[in-house]
Amino acid sequence: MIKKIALALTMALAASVPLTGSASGVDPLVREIKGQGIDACPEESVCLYQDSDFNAGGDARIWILKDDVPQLGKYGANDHASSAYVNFPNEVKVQLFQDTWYDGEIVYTMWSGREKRGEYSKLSGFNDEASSVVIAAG
Ligand SMILES: [Ca+2]
Repeated sequence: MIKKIALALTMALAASVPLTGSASGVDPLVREIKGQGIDACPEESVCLYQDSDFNAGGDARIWILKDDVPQLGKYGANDHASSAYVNFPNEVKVQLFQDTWYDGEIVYTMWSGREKRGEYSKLSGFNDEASSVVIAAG
């Protein structure tokens, strides 16, 4: 009798484990979409665009960030960003770092403000350099 209950429990537990590898309920740090323009960037996120002028040349990769990312390379985004949109209604400071884990000689700083969100159509001197990102309240 006890064995039967134990077996039933084991089977119930096994059934509750998702068969696919998708970790439902766990938000990835970086979400990638294809698109262009600042309208493609969700509210309260930082969007990194593969090409300059927010992918004006045609649909291309956009990486959507909600929080600090120590290794953009984990999401296929290392050394790719050519423009960026800081889509916050309030003051937020975003720093792009040349190396992983917020390191490197050059840091590119961007802002959103009360008057205007942060539109960076080109990352002058920092094209295809970003490897990690910090998002902080201003
Ligand atoms: Ca690029």
